[in-house]
Amino acid sequence: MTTNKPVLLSGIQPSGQLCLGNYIGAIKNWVGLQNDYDGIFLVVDLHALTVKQKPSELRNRCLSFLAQYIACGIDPGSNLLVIQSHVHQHTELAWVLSTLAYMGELNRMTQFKDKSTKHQENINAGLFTYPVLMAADILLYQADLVPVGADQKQHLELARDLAQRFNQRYSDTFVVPEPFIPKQGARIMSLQSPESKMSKSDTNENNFIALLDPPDTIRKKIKRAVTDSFTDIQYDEENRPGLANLLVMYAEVAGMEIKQVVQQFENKCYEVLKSELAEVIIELLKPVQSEYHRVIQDKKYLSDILSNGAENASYRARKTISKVYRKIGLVPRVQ
Ligand code: ATP
Ligand code: LTN
Repeated sequence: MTTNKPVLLSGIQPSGQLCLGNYIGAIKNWVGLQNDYDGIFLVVDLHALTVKQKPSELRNRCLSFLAQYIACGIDPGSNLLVIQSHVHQHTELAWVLSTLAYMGELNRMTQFKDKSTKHQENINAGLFTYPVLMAADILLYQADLVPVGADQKQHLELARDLAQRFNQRYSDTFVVPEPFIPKQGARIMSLQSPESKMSKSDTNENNFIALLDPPDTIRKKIKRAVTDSFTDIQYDEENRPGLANLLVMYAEVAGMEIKQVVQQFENKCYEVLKSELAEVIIELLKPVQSEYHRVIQDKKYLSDILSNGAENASYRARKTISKVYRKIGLVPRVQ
């Protein structure tokens, strides 16, 4: 499947449970952009290995994430859905790019700093070179646009720098990818500690809404979300981050501007905002969950999608990697 449309590529690592932050910051935009692009959506299982995973859970989660992409509205008929490890050129290109990436620039990556603080017992080399593998994911398919949340901006800049560095050293080879980061909703915050971002692998499940959470769990989690001791409804990200986060979530889920949400809840109390927010989230997730439960049962359907994805993606990946190997001076293997 090759089209004349520009290439859109993104991915999520199968760690934890897909959450509302991932949906609002990334998946929602994948769905909105898919018709205008040649889309490639990855389940980046090799990235997930940078944090300890239980093998049986990782295996199930890859299929579950795939089914959730589809349930959220990604059309497998017009996009490629690919498990990263099915296309071995990702790691091959990552090696080449790692010889162009400087220790200093990887050292500056805030995600590396955050993750090494969180996982002090396992600061592995993969965690450090993680952004190089991400650059390989993107450059391998000559992606034009990469829709992600705000936390990935720095990684995207590295991918652009590496593409430009390679092009300058060896002549034009890679498309320099553009990030697509939404103006609103690019950083949904944790429900219990609204000064840090909502994360799907947070050990405290009360910090996030999982896309597969049942309605009562959603009601409970939103009700318990940390706010402040004021009583009026105003958007003030700096001084009232918990409330601001609820307003952003409402706006994103209901398809409104923050201003409109503030107006709608003017003179109402936090309880009302919280209970109505829970209901709009439940409404959003109801069709996603029922589609998920249908799709996840159909293993043949999912494995056909993956085999088509791997085949098409491998074809494109082979083209890029052989060009790269030729340009850097590796001797081609005689068939
Ligand atoms: P983990 O906790 O396992 O590190 P995560 O929730 O931070 O996971 P990623 O796999 O790192 O999620 O990110 C998947 C996509 O979701 C990326 O595009 C990322 O920018 C986006 N994203 C992650 N968290 C948020 C958030 N809180 N708000 C908006 N977008 C987010
Ligand atoms: N590092 C990303 C996940 C990711 C990705 C990608 C996103 C891996 N490869 C390629 C976009 C394009 C994250 O969200 N943690």
